[in-house]
Amino acid sequence: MTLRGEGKEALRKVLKEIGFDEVRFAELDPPIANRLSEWVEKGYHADMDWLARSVEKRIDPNRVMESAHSIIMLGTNYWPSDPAAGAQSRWAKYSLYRDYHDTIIRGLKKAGSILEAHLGLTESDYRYYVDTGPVMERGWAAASGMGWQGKNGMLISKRHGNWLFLSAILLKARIEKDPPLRKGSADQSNSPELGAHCGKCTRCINVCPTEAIVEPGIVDSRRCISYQTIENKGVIPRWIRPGIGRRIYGCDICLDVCPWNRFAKSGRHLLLESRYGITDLTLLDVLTMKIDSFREIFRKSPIKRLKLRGLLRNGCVVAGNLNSDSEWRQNLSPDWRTPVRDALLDLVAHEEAAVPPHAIWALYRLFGSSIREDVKPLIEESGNELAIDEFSWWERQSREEPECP
Ligand code: B12
Ligand code: SF4
Ligand code: SF4
Repeated sequence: MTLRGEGKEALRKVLKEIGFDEVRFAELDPPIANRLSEWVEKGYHADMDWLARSVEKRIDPNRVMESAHSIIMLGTNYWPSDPAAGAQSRWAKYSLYRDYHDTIIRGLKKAGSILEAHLGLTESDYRYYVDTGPVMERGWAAASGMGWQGKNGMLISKRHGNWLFLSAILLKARIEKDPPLRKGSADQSNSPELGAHCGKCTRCINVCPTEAIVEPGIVDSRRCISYQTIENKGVIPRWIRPGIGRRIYGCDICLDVCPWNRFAKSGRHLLLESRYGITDLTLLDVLTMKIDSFREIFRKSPIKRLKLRGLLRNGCVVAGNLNSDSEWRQNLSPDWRTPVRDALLDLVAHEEAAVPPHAIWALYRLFGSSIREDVKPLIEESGNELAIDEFSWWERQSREEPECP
């Protein structure tokens, strides 16, 4: 039996009541267009090996849950209710909440009980994920008509712009699929075109400072600031550091420029807990942060996963870009150079191997080779290979490009 008509609308209504701003239904047949294998073959997943290992499951939800027929796609609007949090671009907006995996999962648990009550299912008849399993959440959201995948790769909704967290419930019951976004469209393929409602716009592609959008809708993670500042646990490649600019955690550049955001308003946030206070941190707060305050400030935040060493590393990159950045400078005093220099010198001797090279990079960017005599003894003392490598690179640079007298 297939749930349709009033029964389907009643289910949509209760799922919205528990906090989901978008509730859409898709059927798992016909199978999806497999664009993921090619993406992985080209190395666009960088070192996210967990993604490469799960390609087969990701392209076939029946390998995740046998006999599943339908998928419920849920969207949670996270556009900040505080205008200042929405306007800043130092922290990705999604990070200004308690970790969404933890809060949205509560909604998914409730949704499970609702499915049991409405459809007579048992726990083994459905399975839910919020970025926690091998489900192509954006592709299925597009297939369900929640929106379309823009040329920036994001699922874009006409109501919520780029600002939806996605989650999914696979289920054995049959629910009639919702119509595709373009009403009357002949597209029954479950694989709507990437950029379907973008028209001639290419703003996101043009604005990406690191040229990570290599084809419309396709992001090479290696070039993506979001990947480099969140997922990369080691040294951030030198070539990409200037492009990171002020972004200390994640990147919203290609989301912010999208004209479809103009219709987006802040959601009800029933499944979110805001942490907008994070934006009050100054760069000096970050560069001098110790483990106790890190744990306290980022408790239950997605930023916690970065660990203190990742935050310090990213802070150094941002510091190295301070000459061209006003957003971080606005909450530093006019004589910021001296305290920033001292904080960075402390980090040259930091015990976590990946931090010092970024501190050295920042010092050279801000103070040129005049910093050499301060840095050299610290490196000699630490013996950190990554730091030695960074220092040698700057030594070579200064030999090749002698400073103007
Ligand atoms: C790996 C990953 C990343 C990687 C790679 C990003 C990328 N573009 O692939 C990195 C670390 C770079 C990243 C960054 C970000 N991410 Co991310 N990420 C994921 C994750 C875990 C998997 C995405 C994936 O499989 N990528 C591989 C590519 C090939 O797949 P794809 O982008 O989904 O698109 C392909 C398919 O959909 C397929 N396709 C096309 N049509 C159809 C039709 C059907 C039916 C199907 C099935 C497939 C399909 O073709 C597309 C192109 O190849 C998802 C969660 C999930 N389980 O889906 C979150 C997710 C995509 N990320 C999310 C977010 C919020 C972000 C950031 C905005 C975070 C930030 N502010 O820093 C950035 C945005 C960067 C960008 N422009 O894409 C959200 C996006 C929400 C939305 N509205 O779209 C997700 C869905 C998490 C969530 N649950 O909300 N992310
Ligand atoms: S998230 Fe940033 S770096 Fe990544 S594709 Fe978008 S603009 Fe480029
Ligand atoms: S910025 Fe333009 S091209 Fe990019 S996703 Fe938005 S509408 Fe599409």
